[in-house]
Amino acid sequence: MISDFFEHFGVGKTTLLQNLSGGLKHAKPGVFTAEPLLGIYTWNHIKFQLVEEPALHDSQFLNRIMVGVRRADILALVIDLSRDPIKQIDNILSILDNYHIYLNRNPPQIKIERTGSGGIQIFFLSAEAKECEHLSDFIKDMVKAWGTINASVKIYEKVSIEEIEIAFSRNASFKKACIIATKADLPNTKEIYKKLISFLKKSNKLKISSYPVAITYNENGEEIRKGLDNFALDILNKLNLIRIFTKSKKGVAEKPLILSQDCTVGDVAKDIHKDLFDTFKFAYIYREVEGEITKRRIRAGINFKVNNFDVIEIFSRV
Ligand SMILES: Nc1nc2c(ncn2[C@@H]2O[C@H](COP(=O)(O)OP(=O)(O)OP(=O)(O)O)[C@@H](O)[C@H]2O)c(=O)[nH]1
Ligand SMILES: [Mg+2]
Repeated sequence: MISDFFEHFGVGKTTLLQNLSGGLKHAKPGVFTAEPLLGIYTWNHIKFQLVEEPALHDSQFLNRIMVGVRRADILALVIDLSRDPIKQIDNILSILDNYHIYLNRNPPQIKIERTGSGGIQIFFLSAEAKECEHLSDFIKDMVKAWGTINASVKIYEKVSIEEIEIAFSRNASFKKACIIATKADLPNTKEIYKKLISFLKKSNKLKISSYPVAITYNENGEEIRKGLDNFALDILNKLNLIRIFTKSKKGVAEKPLILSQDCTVGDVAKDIHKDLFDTFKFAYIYREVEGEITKRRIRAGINFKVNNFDVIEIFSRV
């Protein structure tokens, strides 16, 4: 979780962290968080580690904060709906930009390699890539500024000057991101949220989804959170992760394994234990198939690709 810095009050990161983690005794909402603060959000037996980074305030601290940012699987830009949300987004994006951290975009399809000799060779490897042949001199200048006179540059798609610059920046990092818009209980925030949504829709550069949230208290002093109901599921989807359930003699485990969507039965075995992978014999996959009442049982080998919600029973040679 990251936010811009506003000297009067915070955007609500600690309040949210505390709420999602089911209460953190040492967290102090309303007091500036100067060090990263950790919490665990549990959803359907899945644990998500949450980190509140200090508000992006001082260049002296930014380097440290960016180490945390680079480590995250997904960034939540936490925006306070009682302040101008677009300004906050601009502030955060310009800081991330300075650190060559780019949100929700793929790395440019450019491969740069130093070579021993032969000068600078540029290859435009598709019809679209050939449309930027006129940028050859610019690319050569970038190679020289990169500190070499011998290099091969392979370009696979049509790229802009900005994308070429990104490809040459050594510490560029590409992160998934979303927006959490806080304090949605305060007056006028519905209107402000609508403005934010229409701004995001219009922006073709920043493809980002946003979640409004409000944390309030009832008359008994109990905390109530409105919003973020589908957050965990969306995060799994955004990170291309699937849930697999293992089956043993004891039955089907309640707690899923979280794996990448392109994983195989072998990856599942490895995730459970290396020995299970080494002694793997075969697996039964129990899979829901449209139009069938009971799950279909499929006998699968080690390279069989698993699907979201598959139940897997693995048999070993020992
Ligand atoms: N009305 C309302 N106030 C909130 C909400 N969330 C947080 N606040 C208030 O906003 C203030 C700042 O909250 P924090 O959770 O400390 O914010 P933070 O982002 O952690 O702040 P820093 O650590 O200083 O960057 C506190 O007074 C909270 O009570 C909310 O959903 N609604
Ligand atoms: Mg805080």
